[in-house]
Amino acid sequence: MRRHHSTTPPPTCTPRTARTTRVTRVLGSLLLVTAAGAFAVGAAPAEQASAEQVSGGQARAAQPLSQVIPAPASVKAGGPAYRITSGTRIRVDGGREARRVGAYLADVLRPSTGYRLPVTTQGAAGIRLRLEKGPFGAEGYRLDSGAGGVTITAREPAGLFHGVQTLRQLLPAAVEKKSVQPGPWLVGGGTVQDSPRYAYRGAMLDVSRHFFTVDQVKRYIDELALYKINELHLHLSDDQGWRIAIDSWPRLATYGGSTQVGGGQGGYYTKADYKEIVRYAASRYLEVVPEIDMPSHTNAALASYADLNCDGVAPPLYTGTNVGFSSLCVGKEVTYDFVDDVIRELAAMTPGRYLHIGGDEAHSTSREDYVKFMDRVQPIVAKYGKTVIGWHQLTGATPAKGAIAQYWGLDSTGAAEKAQVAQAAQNGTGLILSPADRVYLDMKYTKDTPLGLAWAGYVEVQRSYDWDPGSYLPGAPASAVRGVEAPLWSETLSNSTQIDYMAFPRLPGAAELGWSPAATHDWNTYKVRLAAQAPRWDALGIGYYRSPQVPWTTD
Ligand code: TNX
Repeated sequence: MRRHHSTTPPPTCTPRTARTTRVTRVLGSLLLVTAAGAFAVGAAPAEQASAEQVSGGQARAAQPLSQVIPAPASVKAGGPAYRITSGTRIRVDGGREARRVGAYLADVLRPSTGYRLPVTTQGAAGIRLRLEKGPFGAEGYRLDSGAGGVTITAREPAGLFHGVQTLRQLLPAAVEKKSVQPGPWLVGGGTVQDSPRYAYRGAMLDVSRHFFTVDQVKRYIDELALYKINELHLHLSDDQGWRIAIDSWPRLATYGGSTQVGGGQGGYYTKADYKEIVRYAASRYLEVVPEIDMPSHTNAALASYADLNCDGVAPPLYTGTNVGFSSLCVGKEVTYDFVDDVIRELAAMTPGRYLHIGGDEAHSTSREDYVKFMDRVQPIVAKYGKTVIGWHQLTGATPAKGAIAQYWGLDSTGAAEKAQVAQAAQNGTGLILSPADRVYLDMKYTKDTPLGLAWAGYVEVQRSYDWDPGSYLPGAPASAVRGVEAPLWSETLSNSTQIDYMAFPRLPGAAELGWSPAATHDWNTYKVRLAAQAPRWDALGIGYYRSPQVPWTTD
């Protein structure tokens, strides 16, 4: 089904008509009972900006509270702005982890403001982070801003962290610069009350087709954190490279990781590297989801150990971009010793709940073998305490209890395939939605995009944003949907500049689909908020595709 570097023309783009309804949503017990003047985000009236007289007499407007991406569940703008000054302190009421969030905020604000911004646990302070029992959920927060200061309140440190991301976006874009900027540093007055629609808001990075260093992965993690993404799926193995050290099968990394697409030198993560990625991700409240793709996409492993092949002969390393030609030997016991060792070692260095076993494009594995293989492998994942995630072909086997299927089909995928996934969802399999012609960040935006692939069509910014995860898959109960993930495959990508160009500006849209209430969904207001992000990307050194669909305000 998948042919790379396809020249097939894209399917006709028929996005749903954007909803224009203005709704102030009450989500569970979480939201404000909105008073007069409250508005739903996405409705973005211009008068939300609060202004303040600054020295020199000129009035500077604070960022409208409604400009945030992902759109908060509820925003109520009004009242005077808070101004961060050289006297501002960051007070944290909470434990050690909350103080770490305070230190993170200080690290963001100090270079551009030039202020000291001490982080304290007592006394008066302009910025307060407070942990408090309350109906915030695991990741929600409330941000209150007024002349006296800004307070972020949450039940968990993750909520404080997400509130801090909102605060960043309420400050001028120049706050993201690494050198001292003039300010003034105003935060508009009002209240943001916020919590996510979905618990799983992911991004995948394919480190197999091209290897990315720990620093490159960290850079991407920082970009994901800006938009409240909380799952980092690492595609650690494929035909072209095995990227994680496994002590009991050392050649996987040292030989299987020694090249990449195009024949470059590849690379792999030592266990210490991987743990550093996990630690860094956790410091940004992202959980790492490691993937070992099986039984196909395994040429790098098959090349490393002849024994894993049915005929006992190791194939050469592979540096092309075809898929579906390799398969582990389902009938050999050594295959399951291998899988057990790999999953055991990987699970031991992964604090997260999930282990992704791939399962896509097993074109050279018979259906019978595929089912047999998945029946053997899923219990191994459970044995090491992890929950199985598999690409949605897993629903063609027997998904284990509690397993999650990641849907990567297209709008045009056949009804039978969609029905198979929907049926599994009805039977309790969870769903992560990654429709390829919506959120595959490696798809070209247009025929002129210099990077990326086009097998799923061209995916412009509106097409990427304009769909509803809750009702996307016909027949699948909305309650089965755990969230949204935007995969970035790297056949054509080998550095951070290229990653940024494909991820921006589509990544924030995928993040918003995962976080924001459906009622805030509106392309016409979203595109204005998206345009307002560009100066931030400029300040952060993130290059992006200047889609003609977005009303950019910068030159
Ligand atoms: C399909 S998505 C694949 C990958 C490719 C990708 C390129 C999936 C589960 N399999 O092997 O890298 O297309 O867009």
